[in-house]
Amino acid sequence: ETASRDLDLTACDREPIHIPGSIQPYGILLAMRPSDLVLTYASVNTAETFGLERQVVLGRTLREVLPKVARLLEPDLAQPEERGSTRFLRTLAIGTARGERVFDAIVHNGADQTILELEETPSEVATTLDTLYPTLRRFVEQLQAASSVEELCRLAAEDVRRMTGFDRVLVYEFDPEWNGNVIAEDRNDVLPSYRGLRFPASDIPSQARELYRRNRLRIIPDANYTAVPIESLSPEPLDLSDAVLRSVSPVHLEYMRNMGTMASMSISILRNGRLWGLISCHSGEPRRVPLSVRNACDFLTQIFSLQLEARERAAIAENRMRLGSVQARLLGHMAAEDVFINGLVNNPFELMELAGAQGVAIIDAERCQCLGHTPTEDQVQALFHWLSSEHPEDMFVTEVLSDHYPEAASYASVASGVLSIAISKMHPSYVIWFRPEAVQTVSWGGDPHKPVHGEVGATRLHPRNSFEIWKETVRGRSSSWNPSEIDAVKELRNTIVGIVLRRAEEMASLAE
Ligand code: BLA
Repeated sequence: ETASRDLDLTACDREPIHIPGSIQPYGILLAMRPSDLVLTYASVNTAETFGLERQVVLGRTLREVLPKVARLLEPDLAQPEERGSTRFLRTLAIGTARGERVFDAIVHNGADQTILELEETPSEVATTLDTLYPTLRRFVEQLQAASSVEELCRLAAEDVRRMTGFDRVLVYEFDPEWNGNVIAEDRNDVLPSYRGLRFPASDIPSQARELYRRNRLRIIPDANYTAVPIESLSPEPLDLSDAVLRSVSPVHLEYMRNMGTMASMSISILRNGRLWGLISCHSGEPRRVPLSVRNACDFLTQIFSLQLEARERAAIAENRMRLGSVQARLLGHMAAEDVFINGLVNNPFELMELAGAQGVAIIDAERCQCLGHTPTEDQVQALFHWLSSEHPEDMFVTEVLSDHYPEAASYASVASGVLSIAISKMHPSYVIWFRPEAVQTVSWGGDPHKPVHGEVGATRLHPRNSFEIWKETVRGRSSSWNPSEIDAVKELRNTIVGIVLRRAEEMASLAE
């Protein structure tokens, strides 16, 4: 069963979502040759929208097909820009089969096409920059005052919900395995709360994450839509990676319906160019959000990402400074001792603080010193022998020791996490820090072992249809060693190895 599930999930990763061959029906899409603006691709609703004959679209110039659009946009269309980036946005009133209508025009460069999308503006919502500006301004002011990352996330969720009117807005953070944790939420009572839940990585496959890193905002106004095919003069499918109207994966539409969310919008939160999370918005009923509001949400999210990044940097700097002073004190203690290692042995609390550990052992073939909460001396001896034969490298680090060394399962409660350094190049000798098991109850939004269902070998895959809370207790794992702790320990090692070498040289020269 597991094998077929894994097979199914790699099928998820392979779906070519950038070339669906169709768009969502809330606008029209045209692609043209940049040199002469001859239309090479067109969504089949173009003719109907503008009251034209279907056969007079492809192969003609934009000017021949939509003269008013061409007149308004041609000066901009003539200017080349880099691929992918949106070249411009403009609001146009255009005559259609149903009288004059207002459209947002969005233009970007495809691989070798200029792509024009015309999205009819939902007139029921008043949304100029003037109406959005107060929210953006307030958001920036409040950001400064927010005392924690959680509060920052909650503010972002509230403001995105205020601007868009969705029923529920989540801030969703990826973990290192690409599962997502809902860390903040703002909602009314239409949809259930997902705060604190974790969703499996397979809910958003890898090519979708990669696309979302590149194209930061997407909206599905109606999960029950009928896709509009794109016709073309070329056998090549049109790459819609940067298109607003791109039709989305049928598997995902089914997922949305299973979840009871008829509309969704999500905005990528990037940090240092990496996808850190999403602001994910839902409503129980179909919902349009005008381009101007979506752009304001994108802008707000960028400000939010910068603030997250700044806070993370500040926290790292603070941590380094604190650990730097612990390290300086330890060096002082070592310098004051004849047998320098006693500087560590006699100051166990500082030694443990350096790595944020609850126990530490200093051990070589002759001596074993256990300080704080450690396994028994026999167990530490056995671990030492295993380390010397299996991990002679400078440093070994794990949160789940029993994954590497099954014997450790019996003392997981004191030592699930191990961080060790080899402190001599001449004979095996280690400092080993220990962290206890941090028993964790994870609430998943549905059983993570059943992300898909359907008959084995069925032609079409179905996402899970239950999002009932599924609790998992994680055992045998410590909290994570953070990069500042790892660096501090690495530096301690370099210092010790330096001292050992210097002493060895001194001894050698004394002997001469
Ligand atoms: C896309 N999946 C997505 C997106 C989200 C999620 C947010 C982005 C599109 C959007 O904004 O709606 C997942 N939605 C969630 C999660 C929550 C939510 C976790 O509301 C929780 C609160 N999905 C599956 C399986 C497959 C799959 C098994 O469950 C694989 C076959 C696929 N999800 C899938 C694909 C996309 C997607 C292919 C990309 C859709 C697209 O952009 O075309």
